[in-house]
Amino acid sequence: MSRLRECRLYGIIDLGYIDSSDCSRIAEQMVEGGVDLIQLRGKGKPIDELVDLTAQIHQITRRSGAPLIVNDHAEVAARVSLEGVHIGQEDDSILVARRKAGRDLIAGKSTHSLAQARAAQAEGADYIGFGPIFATPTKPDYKPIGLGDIKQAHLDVDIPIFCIGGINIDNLQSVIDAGAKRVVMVSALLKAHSIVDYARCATDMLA
Ligand code: 3NM
Repeated sequence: MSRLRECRLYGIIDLGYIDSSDCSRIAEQMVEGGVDLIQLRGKGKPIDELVDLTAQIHQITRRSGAPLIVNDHAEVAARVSLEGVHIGQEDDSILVARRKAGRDLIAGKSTHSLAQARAAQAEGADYIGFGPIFATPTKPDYKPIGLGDIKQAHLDVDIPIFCIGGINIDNLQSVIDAGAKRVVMVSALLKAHSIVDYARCATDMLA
């Protein structure tokens, strides 16, 4: 998992923001901009569509070495040789997700408190998302946890922590100053005029 420790900027291709037909083009731009971990998030999409899309995206990410993660659906990982699965608090356990995938792939977990962060590590997560740091239109029902627990999370947990939720270039420095080493960006990246330039700017700040 040493590759995972080197990751700083995690980009999510969220089908709530973009059309399926744009996935490959966006993955190319993320890779070019230096995004070093990429997830496909397709809430409510059929498994067959997620299989097709992750297979397409994997053609691109495998050349750069950026691990490709599928959100929620470990069964996709049983059909496409992508690198990992990301699961939420309400989803499968990591054990069940790995069993569905049929192999020992990267497993990430969403956490929304210090207690959940510690529990995810104990459960065997390879990394965690920690947030939402700020209010976000991507998950409008989630209450932001703010910047205050980021330092403590890094003391409590050894696995890589990706701060998530409402993070963009304008507030990234405040997240870094609060102790973050790694972040996830969804809407900020996907809505950027140039995904390549936006990602390069973020990776420079996180270097
Ligand atoms: N998970 P944006 S916040 C997908 O806190 C997701 O677990 C979160 O999107 C969590 O960068 C979030 O557009 C949305 O705010 C992040």
